[in-house]
Amino acid sequence: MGTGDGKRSLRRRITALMVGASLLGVLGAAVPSQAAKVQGQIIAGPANASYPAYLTPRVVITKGSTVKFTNLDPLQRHDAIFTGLGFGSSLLSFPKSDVISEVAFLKKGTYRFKCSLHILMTGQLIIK
Ligand SMILES: [Cu+2]
Repeated sequence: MGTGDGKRSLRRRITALMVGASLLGVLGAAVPSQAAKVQGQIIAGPANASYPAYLTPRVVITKGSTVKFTNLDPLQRHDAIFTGLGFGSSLLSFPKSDVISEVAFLKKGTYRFKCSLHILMTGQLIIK
């Protein structure tokens, strides 16, 4: 065992560290939604006796953030679906929550969401 072996194993260790660091970079880029901050809250509730509604019909977040949907209506299930975008929360019973991570990929603008069970339940997500 000379100094050559020591240098070679050090080089191997450095290479392993570099591979590890680049793998972390790749994984980080593949799942930005997990790192995105939950900033907005969409809340469904029994707004009045006749029909359920979103207690937060207008939700504002900054670009790159996500929203959390919570059903606070003890009587019925609700969801928050982004019409035309093909994603939304799950259909939830009281008092469950679901993070809608896909909104982190949206551009600035106004996006409508609605409940798939109640046609009059609508809201807007504004991304600034
Ligand atoms: Cu509903």
